Amino acid sequence: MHPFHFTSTACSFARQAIAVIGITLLAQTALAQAVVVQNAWARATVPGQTATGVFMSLSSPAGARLVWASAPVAGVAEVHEMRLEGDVMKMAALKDGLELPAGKTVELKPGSYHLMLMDLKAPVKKDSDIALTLVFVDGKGVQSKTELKVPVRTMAPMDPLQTR
Ligand SMILES: [Cu+2]
Repeated sequence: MHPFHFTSTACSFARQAIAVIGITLLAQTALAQAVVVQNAWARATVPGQTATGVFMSLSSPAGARLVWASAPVAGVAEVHEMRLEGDVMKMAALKDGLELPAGKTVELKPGSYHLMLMDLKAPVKKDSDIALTLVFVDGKGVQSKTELKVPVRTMAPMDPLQTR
């Protein structure tokens, strides 16, 4: 047995662990303002359809606003909400963008908020990907841009983390 040797190995492991933690904290600080996009998907179109919806979960640690979207496949992309007016569900563009309260996850999903892609230049085909650009503004008015590849599906993916 070489107890001293063992101790010195353990010590060098500990130093490595501290170095790794230090790097992780730096990375998190640098990304603290970034909006996290999860579970994004676009709905496949049927022949003749010229508009479709894109859905995702957005969360901003410090609070932000989704103010603009664009996709090469679409002439126009808008942030929409669905709401009940009388007995009729209507959708409308959010002219001030979509508020992302700090630390809360905002769901863009069928029947609720969504990105609307209009004037489609090509069919949005199942099992393909579409490129999408999102622009956010934080509480200080600083803009950030996120480029995404969004998978195309015919229906919402099952989310094992979602209980209902
Ligand atoms: Cu819409």
